[in-house]
Amino acid sequence: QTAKFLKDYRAPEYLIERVDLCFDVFDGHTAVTAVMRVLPQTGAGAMRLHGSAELLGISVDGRRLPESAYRLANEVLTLDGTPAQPFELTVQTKLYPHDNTTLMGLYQSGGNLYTQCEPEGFRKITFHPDRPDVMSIYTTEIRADKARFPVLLANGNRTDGGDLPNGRHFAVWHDPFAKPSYLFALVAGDLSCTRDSFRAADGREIAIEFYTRAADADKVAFAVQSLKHAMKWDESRFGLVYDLDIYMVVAVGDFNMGAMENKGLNIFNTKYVLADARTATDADFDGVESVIAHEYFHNWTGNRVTCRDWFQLSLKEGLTVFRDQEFSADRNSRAVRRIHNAAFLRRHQFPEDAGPMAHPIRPASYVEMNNFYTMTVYEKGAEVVRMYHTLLGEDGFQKGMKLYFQRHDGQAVTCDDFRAAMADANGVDLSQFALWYSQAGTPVLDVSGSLRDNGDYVLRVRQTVPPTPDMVEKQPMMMPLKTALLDENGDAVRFRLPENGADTAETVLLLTEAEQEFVLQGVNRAVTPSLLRGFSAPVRLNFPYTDQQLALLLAHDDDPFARWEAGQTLYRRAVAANETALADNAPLPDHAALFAALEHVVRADIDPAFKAVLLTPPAEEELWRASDIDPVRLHHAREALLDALARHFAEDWLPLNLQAKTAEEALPDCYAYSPEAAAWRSLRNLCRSMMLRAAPAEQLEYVFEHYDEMAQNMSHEWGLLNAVNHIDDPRRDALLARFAEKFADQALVLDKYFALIACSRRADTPQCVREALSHPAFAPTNPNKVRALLGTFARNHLHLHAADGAGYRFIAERVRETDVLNPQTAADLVRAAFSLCCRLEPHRRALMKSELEKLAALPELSKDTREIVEKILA
Ligand code: BAL
Ligand code: ZN
Repeated sequence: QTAKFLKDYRAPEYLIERVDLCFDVFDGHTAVTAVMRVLPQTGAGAMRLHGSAELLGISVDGRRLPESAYRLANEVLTLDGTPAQPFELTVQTKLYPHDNTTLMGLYQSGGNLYTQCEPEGFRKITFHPDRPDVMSIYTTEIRADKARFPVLLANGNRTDGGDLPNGRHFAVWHDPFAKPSYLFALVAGDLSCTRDSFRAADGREIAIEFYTRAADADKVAFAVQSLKHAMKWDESRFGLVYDLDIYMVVAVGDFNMGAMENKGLNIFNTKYVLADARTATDADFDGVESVIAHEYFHNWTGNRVTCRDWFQLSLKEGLTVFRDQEFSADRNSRAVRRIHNAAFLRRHQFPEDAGPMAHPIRPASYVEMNNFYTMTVYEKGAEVVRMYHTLLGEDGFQKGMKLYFQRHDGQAVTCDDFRAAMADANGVDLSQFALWYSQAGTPVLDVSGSLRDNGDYVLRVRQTVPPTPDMVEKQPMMMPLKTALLDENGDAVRFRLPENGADTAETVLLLTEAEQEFVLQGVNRAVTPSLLRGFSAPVRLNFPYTDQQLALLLAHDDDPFARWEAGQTLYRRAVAANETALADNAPLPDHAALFAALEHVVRADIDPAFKAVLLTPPAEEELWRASDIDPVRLHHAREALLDALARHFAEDWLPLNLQAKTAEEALPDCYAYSPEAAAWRSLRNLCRSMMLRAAPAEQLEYVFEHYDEMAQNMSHEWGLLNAVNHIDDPRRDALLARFAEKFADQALVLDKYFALIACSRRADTPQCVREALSHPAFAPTNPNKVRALLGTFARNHLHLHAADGAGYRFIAERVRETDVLNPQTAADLVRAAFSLCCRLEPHRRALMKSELEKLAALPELSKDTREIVEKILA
């Protein structure tokens, strides 16, 4: 496999000023003519274009080239002897969208046509440099049968349209902003349009159009409102105004990603557009709001200023995730948001950073770029952007953003350009900060503290960045460590900073060295440090807290993240103790310290969503040790803790649930989504799951009898079904079957049905998952279905890691089948199921390795899947 390296970057030898496309859509194929105005750069060699479509012909300045004038090998077209002066290149290709199951390039879904070009899908449409630093003005004409394809859309503004002979019609779209090919988009089909508009800060009325299947049109209102909120927010927080006259969103059920920010014509997975209370959970609404915002925010951070090359992906993704996180924080509880961000990163990105795929947020190499749309590039990338914000403050960060746009609007740039804008706008040296872009692995901070006789408190911080497969020796990084001190009553202790004598209750310590000492003056009493407040850096932090100190922080810390983290540490200790007991066949500990600390939480008068997260232990993935993992024993250790928690507070769950129910029902339109209602429901669903754990037989009977009146919306249904899902009882099966029947015509709800089957702890789960492959609603060509059933099973650690290797064999078989249809989905499945290989205990490691070796031996394996398989085996 040939890897591409960041160090090999060369500026393009041919720029393309203009691309005029014509798509002629016919039954069975689409003919594409691309007319490009090419600008050869000084010293350019032979022109090389990427493409995998059927090539019908090439012309230069209107003269058709003989076949001897070009060579096509390995999807690279080399043209010899093109002019040294600007010229017009015409490429004709023929596409078969109905056969395209990769969902990249132009493909068919439900009879309609859609494109996906990021990162390298444009080359499936025509022959082109297809690299983000080649930016052009696009004009797109689409011609198709008017009855079958009444809607014809592309980027920009519609400039022409009308009828053609033989029942056909056409539309012309012109995008006045130069853009890379990955932002090109086209949609043709029979779609229903929901219209709205937005009055921009500069007074212009922006047309908003959302396109869906007719049957889904009643589920777009929330997404439309979310877009308007996002437009407003970007104006007020970042001063960024939308630039075209129209903003279109199209929803499609067959989509590899969550959504795509094509200029003026976003294409979305239905999952992130359609939402009503009957079919979508509160979490789904939340996902819609944040993804709609994310794609909108890309218009500036991604489209107006784009990436020079794909190694710089985090330039747009890390920044845009940071922006969508801030938007969601401003619209919901900022505290709970931040905790969700941190928990998500630790569950999904920390394992990536500790595994075979570890890479810095700016990878140094890749084989298949699709494999680098990762948690690291997105989520850790957002944390890196957040660290600029923490170091520079809101004003400093905004100054940096302003300079970034001043310098780079309309350009394709690098992460270094972003860092330079932040540094220059604030007059600070951020050269050491560059290490975040080149060093992978989660840094570890080992912190200790002591009170000196003179009353100063000293914090000693040792920073280590663990070795990763790509790099062994690492340098210390620059990062903010937000810190405060609590006294024995949990009250904040003020202190002085030696550098400026400022008196404060909180400070941001700047870490730059492998070992550092920080003196906080005038403390004069025993204190408990509150560290990494707000999760100020994406690191693991160890401090030798006593259980009592953690209980104090959990009860009193005024920083919600630090408060939550104290509880998480107590949970981690409790699960570890359970694991040891299970390994030794000893009785399980009673977790007295943890439960005593949680008494406070159960009774605290706090935001119900905050209470719910405080009462939730870390996910299994967060609890995996560095090596020799037995995921099944860990699973049982965590489950045993949850059972003990359910029993310990058995008297509390019902009153807490009733309190939450009363509060929920007192809200206006209480079963609709709102952050307040969602917060109460998150607590209700926690209580329900705990009640089911504490008394499964009795509770199942109750749920079975009263399901319809309890399930007032999808959040309730989802909570109830998740709670009963693990019980080995025919009534659970009946509830799931009824659910599938009730929502037989709702594809997104059936994804939930498949996920429920696949995440169950019941012994018959592997068999049920296998049977579900033949369910009429399951489609191996649909990424949402594969993710719901197989992706969920790949994270069901109890069953995936069955000691006989059956779980591994099952997933490997599915990877083989999926890889033929959609390499990206197959590669994701490998990553989800098998990344843990080298950290497993020897028996399972051998079993998993043998499945990976069989996959690696398949000559026809896609390069997407092969890259991941080989990295794991390396
Ligand atoms: N650019 C790919 C989808 C997204 O991150 O918005
Ligand atoms: Zn994005």
